[in-house]
Amino acid sequence: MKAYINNTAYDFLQGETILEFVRRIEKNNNAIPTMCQDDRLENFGSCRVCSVEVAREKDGITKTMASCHTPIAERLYIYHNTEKIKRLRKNIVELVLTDYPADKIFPAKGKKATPFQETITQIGIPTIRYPKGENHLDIEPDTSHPYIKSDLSQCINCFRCVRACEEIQGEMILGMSGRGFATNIIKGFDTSFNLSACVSCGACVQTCPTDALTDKFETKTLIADKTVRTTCTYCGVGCQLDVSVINGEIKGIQAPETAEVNEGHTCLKGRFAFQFYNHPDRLKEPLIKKNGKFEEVSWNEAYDFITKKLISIKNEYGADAVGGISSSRATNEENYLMQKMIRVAIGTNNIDGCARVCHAPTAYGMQQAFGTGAATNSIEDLNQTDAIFLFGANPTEAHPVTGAKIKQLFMKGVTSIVVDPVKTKLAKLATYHLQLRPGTNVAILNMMAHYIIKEKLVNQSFINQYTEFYKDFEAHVADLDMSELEELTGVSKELVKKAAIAYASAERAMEFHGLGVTEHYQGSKTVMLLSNIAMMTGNIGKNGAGLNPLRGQNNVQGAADMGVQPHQGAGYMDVNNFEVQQYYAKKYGVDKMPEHEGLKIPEMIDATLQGKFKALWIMGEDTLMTDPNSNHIRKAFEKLDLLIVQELFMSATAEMADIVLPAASYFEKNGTFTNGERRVQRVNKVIDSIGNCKSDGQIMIDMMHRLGYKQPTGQLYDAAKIVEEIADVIPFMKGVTWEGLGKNGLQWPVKDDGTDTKMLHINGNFKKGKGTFHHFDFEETPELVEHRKKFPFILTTARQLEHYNSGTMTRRTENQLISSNDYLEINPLDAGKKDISEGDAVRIFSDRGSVNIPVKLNYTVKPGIVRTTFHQPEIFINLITGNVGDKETLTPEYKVVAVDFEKI
Ligand SMILES: Nc1nc2c(c(=O)[nH]1)N[C@H]1C(S)=C(S)[C@@H](COP(=O)(O)OP(=O)(O)OC[C@H]3O[C@@H](n4cnc5c(=O)[nH]c(N)nc54)[C@H](O)[C@@H]3O)O[C@H]1N2
Ligand SMILES: Nc1nc2c(c(=O)[nH]1)N[C@H]1C(S)=C(S)[C@@H](COP(=O)(O)OP(=O)(O)OC[C@H]3O[C@@H](n4cnc5c(=O)[nH]c(N)nc54)[C@H](O)[C@@H]3O)O[C@H]1N2
Ligand code: SF4
Ligand code: SF4
Ligand code: FES
Ligand SMILES: [Mo]
Repeated sequence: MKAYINNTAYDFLQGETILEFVRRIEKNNNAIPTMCQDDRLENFGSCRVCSVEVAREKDGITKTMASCHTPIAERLYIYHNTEKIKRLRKNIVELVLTDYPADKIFPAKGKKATPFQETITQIGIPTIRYPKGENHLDIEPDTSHPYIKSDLSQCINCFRCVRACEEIQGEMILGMSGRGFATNIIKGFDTSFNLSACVSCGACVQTCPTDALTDKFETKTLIADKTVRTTCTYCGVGCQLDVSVINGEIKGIQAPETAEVNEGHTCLKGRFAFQFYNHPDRLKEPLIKKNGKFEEVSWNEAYDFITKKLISIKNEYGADAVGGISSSRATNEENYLMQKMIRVAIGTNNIDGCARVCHAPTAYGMQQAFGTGAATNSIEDLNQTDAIFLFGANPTEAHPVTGAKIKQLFMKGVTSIVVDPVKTKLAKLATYHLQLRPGTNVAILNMMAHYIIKEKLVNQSFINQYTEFYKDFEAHVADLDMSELEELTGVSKELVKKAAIAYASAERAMEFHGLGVTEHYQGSKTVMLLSNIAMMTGNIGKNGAGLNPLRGQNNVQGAADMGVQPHQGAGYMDVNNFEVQQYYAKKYGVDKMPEHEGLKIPEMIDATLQGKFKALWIMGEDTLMTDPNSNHIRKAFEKLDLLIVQELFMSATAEMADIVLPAASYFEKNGTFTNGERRVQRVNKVIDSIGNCKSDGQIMIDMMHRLGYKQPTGQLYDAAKIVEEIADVIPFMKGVTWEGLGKNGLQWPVKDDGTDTKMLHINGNFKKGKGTFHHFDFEETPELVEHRKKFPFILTTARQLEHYNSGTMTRRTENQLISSNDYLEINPLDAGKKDISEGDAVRIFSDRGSVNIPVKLNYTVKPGIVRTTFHQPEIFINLITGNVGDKETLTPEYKVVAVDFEKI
């Protein structure tokens, strides 16, 4: 396949446009100027700036064509720099400039050129021969939004923002209205940004080639001292960010378009919510509580205080009276060091992390089914799937970049099944929405399996070749009474049947799940049943399929990989096993390791209340605010002899500490985060530490030394060296090196030679040998059995896009101007019965306590169900959540809380 550029023949690739062909051959992205084109958007072909001359034969008669949307073809002759073309381009730009502010043709002083200004320069500044007639130069700027500004006098009608909003974010906020010179961009039904339904993702800003759309930081045209690529600190999507720094201060963030994970996209947290980092509230010095008040102390004094106390507690009560909660917000290297300090320098397996309150059932359940507790496939598999099964996850709020990709597919009509008690944005678009009563997942999945079998849609050869115990499961679900389960779940059996058929008959069906699965009494069991459904239909080990937990925090996957679990050490090896203990002892250079598994967070809390557990070290978790039944937690914390909290801010938990250590944020350190698709990505230091903060890694190394263990990588926290140590200890990280991670990271397992793994369990190659079927009956949660009579409503708690967990960070950014509260969402029928209107506040109460909260009426929740988020400490919703948890992992049941409420 050959085509010609200026009469020289070159090979072209199938599906290439003329623009792509010329750029590739000339190795120059500016080989042909463009204006309305963006690699990430469908080609539009409206501006014609990219025009080239095309002939059928050498120096033959040419036609002028827009190169960005014309496919290259066999024996085409391309002439892209002729005088005629240059004149044409100049003429086009001249026309555009007749309706463009004259003072914006060149970059403003101290600013970088916009892409349009670059195009003007590349083409040559034309003389503007046409008189200024009608124009849109007097459109008022819109500064209503906290982050995004529009000055449409600079709009060149290229439609890039409209297309980005639709094609990248899956919203349709922006549109074009009017005709001729009056044509202009509108938001929503021609309103201002703040009143539109804009989700503040910034995709329109990033693609806009002028300053018509900018962020308030004017990142696009900043001349930065340096731009550092790093990984977002918020959710498990793991977006890559380009952070611009001037004089040691962060001035703006854009998304690299070459990043594999996010391809130039982010949500508003990654792109805009960075101003927490130098907020006046940042902790800057170590603090010790003396007579009930915190006093600043030196690091030496802080370390001495901790060392003395820990040693005396250990001497008096034994190492098992001490424990740690590590942070999924911190890097892998820091988590690795934290678990090592607790295990090696203190001598106990009492180490746990936020996975306990999150996806521990996923890790456990998938380990039971497959042997490996992590996502089987990669997000890019969305491009190959025929059906999406979204179970108890709300990615448009919680994993927005992945959520946007899923939304695109839903809108394009891919078969989609959503199982969620709430009519989420995606549920509204889904082919089938199974709006079950919260807590009945096991029943729904048993129903689905029943129908898959009944409809003969099982993949028998997969089952026979690669799995075990299928027959028991089959017999179990065959006997179930569908009418009974229909009643129990509140979902019609006909609908479940349709969904089951849709999933099982798709060539490739991809499952995603979230906390709607795990934060339940039967959380682990639900994960095993989801595994069953995938195995029985052969949806494991192929592209566009698999079981894909949407892991929550930026590094929750990594924290568990690093051994932040009381029963498994770094690399998921069983700490109760003698050989494993010997393995770790050898790797860590110590005589012996602790011999029995440690306590999970709820067990540490209970042991404290029983007087058996004395010292807790919390690194980056706001446990008081985010663990369930806060009063219960508070009582335990009050009883501790020593509570150490390592934080960015004086969180509710830090307030209770005996000593607070100021930690460096992710901008201030090196390391790696592992996203939800097992991708280990680099976190690169952007700025120096604020105040006297130290990185968590440095604090861990300092403390290990004080406690008598010499960290072999030396006194200084050096992420690259710790990566080397991790690669030596964890078999599936063997081929990982700091340099080798490059810009887009590697997905574990990583082999010796650095090759990584996009998909697990190919050809039934399960880590545990065969994939294992389990079977279970639905069991009502004790929360409802015990409390439903007195508290007849079910509260379910979830997330909102703008805020992140305890809110310590996002509340200290302008996200708080976009959304400033948690609301109780109530079905209008229930509200009517209790004489409650929109905007009222209610007192909501459970067996544990009560809180006051404002109300939003919403049909997205069914009568009998209420929903809220948990981000605002003024509300402190966990005062009312309870102690019931997943039977196997103790993950709290935040999703089913028996409550009642009254107007106040
Ligand atoms: N903006 C934002 N993003 C975040 C976070 C944040 O705080 N804010 N937190 C991060 C963290 S730590 C995590 S773990 C992830 C969590 O992300 P998700 O897993 O999406 O978490 P949630 O929104 O809490 O709950 C998911 C869905 O489960 C549904 N659900 C509730 N009960 C049931 C049930 O019984 N059955 C089924 N099938 N569904 C049910 C809820 O209605 C909700 O829509 O998000 C991460 N991303
Ligand atoms: N009601 C209800 N409660 C829930 C949930 C729910 O769905 N409903 N979800 C649960 C889930 S899934 C989770 S994961 C938890 C999350 O609960 P947390 O882990 O408590 O939530 P975060 O706000 O992420 O808290 C992390 C803390 O770390 C600090 N931090 C950030 N970066 C760093 C760092 O680099 N170093 C250090 N030392 N500190 C840092 C932040 O300031 C913050 O205070 O909440 C749980 N709580
Ligand atoms: S910020 Fe995102 S959602 Fe809002 S208008 Fe721009 S592209 Fe659309
Ligand atoms: S989607 Fe997640 S990782 Fe990406 S920018 Fe938003 S919070 Fe950060
Ligand atoms: S860049 Fe090709 S038509 Fe606009
Ligand atoms: Mo989480």
